[in-house]
Amino acid sequence: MFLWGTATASYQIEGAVADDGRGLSIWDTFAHEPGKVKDGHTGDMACDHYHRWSEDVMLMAALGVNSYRFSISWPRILPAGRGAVNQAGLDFYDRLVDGLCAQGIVPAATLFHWDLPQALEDEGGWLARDTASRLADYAGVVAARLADRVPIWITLNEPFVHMVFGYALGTHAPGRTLFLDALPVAHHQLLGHGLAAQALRAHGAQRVLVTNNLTPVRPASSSTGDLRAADAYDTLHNRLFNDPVLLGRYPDLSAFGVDAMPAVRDGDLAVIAQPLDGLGVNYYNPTRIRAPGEPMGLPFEDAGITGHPTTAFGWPVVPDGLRELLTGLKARYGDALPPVYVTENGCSQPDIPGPDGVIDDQDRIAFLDAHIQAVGAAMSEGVDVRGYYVWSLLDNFEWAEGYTQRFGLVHVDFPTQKRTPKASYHWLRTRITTSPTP
Ligand code: PNW
Repeated sequence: MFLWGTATASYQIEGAVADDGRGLSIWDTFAHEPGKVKDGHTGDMACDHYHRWSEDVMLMAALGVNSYRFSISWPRILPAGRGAVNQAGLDFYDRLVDGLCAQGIVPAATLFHWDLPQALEDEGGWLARDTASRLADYAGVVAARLADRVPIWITLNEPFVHMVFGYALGTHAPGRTLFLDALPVAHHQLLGHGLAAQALRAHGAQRVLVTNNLTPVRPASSSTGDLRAADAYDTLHNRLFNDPVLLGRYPDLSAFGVDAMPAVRDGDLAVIAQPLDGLGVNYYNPTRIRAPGEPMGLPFEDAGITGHPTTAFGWPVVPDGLRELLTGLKARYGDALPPVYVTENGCSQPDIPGPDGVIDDQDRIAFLDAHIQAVGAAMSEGVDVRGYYVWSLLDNFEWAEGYTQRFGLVHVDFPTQKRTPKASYHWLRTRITTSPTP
């Protein structure tokens, strides 16, 4: 059965940040620091999903999806990041999972979607090797409670984005600006993936995945300089996170003046590269890269994609990039590529109320239609794609953009928390019921 789903993440939708013994996460800290998030928005209330989860499950049931990708809030389960387990936090996900199962919706749980317990950040966050072991402990705790009903587990969401925005550029929590000194964050997250995968399996998880944010990289021209720059960017964005997991080795980082990946110890790559049941792929857009204007600094420069429409976020809409990405993965990794799950794809669009008051998000419909067709094209070219999850079910807290970017199939009026399905919700329902695969 092909999995059609929607995706969300704990800090972006749950709210209830002080309920039932939840600890603080790095996003609580970051969002409350003036100037970090647009308009001073925070996830304190978000979509109040913690209290409204059953309404949200019914929205998914009526949408007709057969799977739901959500993330578990680590500080709800382990308020201090380690040690004492908060049973009330586990109880919340237990209720959610039962609610999903009652509607025939397959739960797919992500362990780490960026909301690290603040207590672990205080001990170094992902710069500390120990955090990898803490992720594994947490994985064991949640799987012991939920793996009898949750068949699909995703260890990490987008370790690239977390490393770059969180630790290299500082635009996301924890707000560090380490540039290339952030590289250990990649290794420690990947080590955490491997250790968590072992813990999940030991507690009965059926399918273990890691989700990477991937982009097909297009050189701006066929000049040697542009080709070399594109290769360097592909190495940093895609291969740094795919190669260790799928091939058991890091790519050559010499273009970055790095002789060997830092923080790696003997045996780590064997842990990272253990068999995987699927690769989660989040796709938003391709990247066009040229040689840097300045010879110092990074070995690439973003040339920008031109000639395509853009979303409200300014991201280019290039559906064929998804086919290119998926077939490119197959070409690069061959038999080492496990089944692929598109664990996020979607776009932000401002509200356009139609005559009946329903948000008439025709651009989102066109976006989803074309990207689903691109998945179908990749499948007919031999890529084993098992699922497609729309980002997102609800308009939600879009990280540094706060509530200003709306990605939902369902409109949320934040002051009242009223949910209203958009035109794209009704369109997707028809799309899913008309044909069981992309
Ligand atoms: C993903 N980029 O983040 C995340 O997994 C979601 O939590 C997020 O809401 C969604 O995409 C939409 O942004 C990304 O700049 C953040 O390339 C930034 C980028 C890509 C993905």
